[in-house]
Amino acid sequence: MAFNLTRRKFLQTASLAAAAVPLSKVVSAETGVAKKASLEAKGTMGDTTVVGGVCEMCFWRCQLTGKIRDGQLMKLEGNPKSIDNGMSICARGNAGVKLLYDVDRLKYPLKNVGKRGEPVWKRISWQEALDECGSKLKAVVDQHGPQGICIFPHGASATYPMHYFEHAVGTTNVSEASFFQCRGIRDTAYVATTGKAPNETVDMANAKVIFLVGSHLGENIHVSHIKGYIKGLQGGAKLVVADPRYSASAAKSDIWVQIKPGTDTAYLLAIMNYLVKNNKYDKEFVAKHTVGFDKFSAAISEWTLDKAAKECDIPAAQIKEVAELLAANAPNVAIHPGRHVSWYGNDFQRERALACLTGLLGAYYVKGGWIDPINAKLGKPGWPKHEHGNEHNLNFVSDKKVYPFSPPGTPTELIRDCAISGKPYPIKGCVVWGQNPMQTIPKQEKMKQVFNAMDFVMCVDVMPTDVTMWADILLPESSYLERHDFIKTGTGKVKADDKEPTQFIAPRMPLVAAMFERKDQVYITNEIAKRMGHEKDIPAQTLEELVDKVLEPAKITLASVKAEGGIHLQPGQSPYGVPDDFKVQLFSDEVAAAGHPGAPTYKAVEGVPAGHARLLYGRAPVHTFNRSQNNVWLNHEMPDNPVWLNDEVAVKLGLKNGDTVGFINSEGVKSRTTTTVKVTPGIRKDCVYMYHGYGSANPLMTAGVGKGVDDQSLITKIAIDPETGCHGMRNNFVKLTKDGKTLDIPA
Ligand SMILES: Nc1nc2c(c(=O)[nH]1)N[C@H]1C(S)=C(S)[C@@H](COP(=O)(O)OP(=O)(O)OC[C@H]3O[C@@H](n4cnc5c(=O)[nH]c(N)nc54)[C@H](O)[C@@H]3O)O[C@H]1N2
Ligand SMILES: Nc1nc2c(c(=O)[nH]1)N[C@H]1C(S)=C(S)[C@@H](COP(=O)(O)OP(=O)(O)OC[C@H]3O[C@@H](n4cnc5c(=O)[nH]c(N)nc54)[C@H](O)[C@@H]3O)O[C@H]1N2
Ligand code: SF4
Ligand SMILES: [Mo]
Repeated sequence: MAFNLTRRKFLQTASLAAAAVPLSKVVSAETGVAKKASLEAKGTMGDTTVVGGVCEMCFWRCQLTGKIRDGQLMKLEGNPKSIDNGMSICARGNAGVKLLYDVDRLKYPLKNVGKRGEPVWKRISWQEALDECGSKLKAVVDQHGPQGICIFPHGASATYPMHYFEHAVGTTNVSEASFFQCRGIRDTAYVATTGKAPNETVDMANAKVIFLVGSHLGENIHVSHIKGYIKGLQGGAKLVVADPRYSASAAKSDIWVQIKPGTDTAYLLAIMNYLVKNNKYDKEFVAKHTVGFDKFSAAISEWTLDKAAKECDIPAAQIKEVAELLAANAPNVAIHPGRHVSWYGNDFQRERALACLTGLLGAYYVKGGWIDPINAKLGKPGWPKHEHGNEHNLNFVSDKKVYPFSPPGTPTELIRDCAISGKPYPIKGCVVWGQNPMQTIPKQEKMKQVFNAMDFVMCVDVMPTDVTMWADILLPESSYLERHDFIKTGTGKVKADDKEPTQFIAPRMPLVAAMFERKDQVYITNEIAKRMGHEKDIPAQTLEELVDKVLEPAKITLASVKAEGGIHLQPGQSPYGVPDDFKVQLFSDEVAAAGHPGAPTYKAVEGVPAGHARLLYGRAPVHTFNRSQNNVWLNHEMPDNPVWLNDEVAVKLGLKNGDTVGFINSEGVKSRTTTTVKVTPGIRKDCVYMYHGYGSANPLMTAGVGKGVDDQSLITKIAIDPETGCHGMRNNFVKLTKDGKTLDIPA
């Protein structure tokens, strides 16, 4: 078994994971035929190097250059000027070439002349497509008001249209996947606790202890983040990982806390209670920079090691060991705030607990702790913001919020309920832009009902994914390698021993010209805006013009950045040193006043029903959700998502590695497809695990369709986080099926 993989070996393989796909995998963009020999003979991957690329195979936006030959992109590399990812890009970043030239990509505007969900596509002109989008959306607004439109955006390309529909049109019915199904809870919980949204800004590179709750770094890959993590481990940081599964991180850990799913808050409360009771917290920091210590310590005092051990199904001695390790190394401990944190519907409290633990250890604004890097200040030109009252905001009842700590936008479930019921008002127009709600938002049947309730659905995408099947008009966007786009900013070091950090500004520039009839977000949005009566509000005619306006405060332009290698560097400021007015609300009066527990509080999740296992999911290291499933290189690396099953359970079920299985969940929903079994001691007996994003239903994704199982199709029970309104997705329970028989999971 893989458990005895040494740390040194991992450090080697992890560095490799963040480096390039081997040269032998590079194939001709036109023919798909390997050209290894001829390329090596030439000693270069292309004749010209184009700078200014910014990756969007995921949302981390590593900076790229492209090797071009005969007008074709041959290879992507990290931009040598990058102080973020440097020359490294991950497997997905490398495979961007195969997205660019994917034969299945959307090429022309399409009209659905069949049914939603069972489309029959007819190619139409941009003129006809834009006329139809403009007139249909305008008709919705004329009849029902701006709130009659809902929008499901995600990613850089959805920024401008999202602001158009929010600000100029005036709808509040906006549900971004990055907030309501991802990190929104983390952001608002940290804001409620510290006044600051955390991002992943934890200084792992300089930490003495790295403390992960769930975050499966190594499978979850963001290049510069992983580099910091590896640097920390190479520097001798101890690694503590709580995960019910032997994840890539657990495999490198010094302490693996094989926690019972959903109980992490109890674990964190016990650690904090131990630190308080044993005087092992940072008294100076607590006195100067926290609020509500007495109420907080009283509220958590019930959480003895034994009580938490029982709840979390882990040894009390291990919780003590973790607490002692943290105390001994404070304040240089990196308590990772997580990223995908919408897990069980009890998540705001867990995120508050992480923020409070960081405070007890005095680990804010210190080396190896939580930091707040200061990035370049840029402009924010965009659609003029018209003031709209809260009377149509579904998150308000009179002037009180339903979900007081909701991230920006409106909780997805409020929008969906309103669209389906028509109450309190009709929602009849839907814009999907860079999001795949069919596989991103739980309860697929409900999502279908939402689409079917619409007068008009438009979708802007690059690929024919599952959501595009529900569009009336489907518009092809130029990909991130073919367009200008918004800007990645951050800080880093030019030389490893630099004292002060450097800020970088990297606006996305095309590496090749847009092919076929693909257009960018500014073109598409402006043309629709003209047809909806907002021509006078248009802030910029082209993406280039808009980006130049955003760059103005830094006194740079797209042209000047291009001339300096695609990335602008300028002096930055140290991220260390606690601001005098920085306060951690250990007990938050604001949270209490909103009717929720003011001190972090554990709420038990629904137990696993007899005969079932809890369905857990996470990232495939070489895929990004569903968006990369049709990519032939990545599909080749990981074509499906074998389900992790505990070895003892497998024996009892008579299953062995590689057996084909399907699923049925506790609500009777069956998986559309099957996958294979991965038998392993590296998962608890009460859960199974699969990579998210597989099992696409769209036959136009010729490489990705039907490969593996779609976890989302089995997530039919939703838990709503009471403070934020975000989705909890891990309270779903499954049995396996094999050869037409249902297999009960033994207790
Ligand atoms: N390769 C790749 N990398 C990515 C992405 C991608 O698509 N592909 N996506 C990026 C994005 S947008 C995000 S948000 C991040 C997400 O990445 P993370 O934030 O790291 O994701 P999580 O869902 O928190 O972590 C999944 C892990 O949580 C464990 N887990 C499940 N239930 C529990 C529990 O109750 N307690 C604990 N302690 N652990 C549990 C699972 O076993 C699994 O190992 O990844 C980013 N990086
Ligand atoms: N069951 C389950 N659900 C989850 C998660 C999970 O782990 N399990 N993870 C959650 C998390 S952390 C996140 S961040 C979300 C991610 O949710 P999404 O962002 O919806 O996931 P993607 O699969 O990337 O789908 C995005 C869509 O954008 C399209 N696209 C890609 N590039 C472009 C572009 O340049 N322009 C346009 N217009 N479209 C483009 C893709 O083809 C795809 O249709 O999912 C969340 N939902
Ligand atoms: S982490 Fe990988 S996929 Fe994400 S932006 Fe960087 S190179 Fe691209
Ligand atoms: Mo995410």
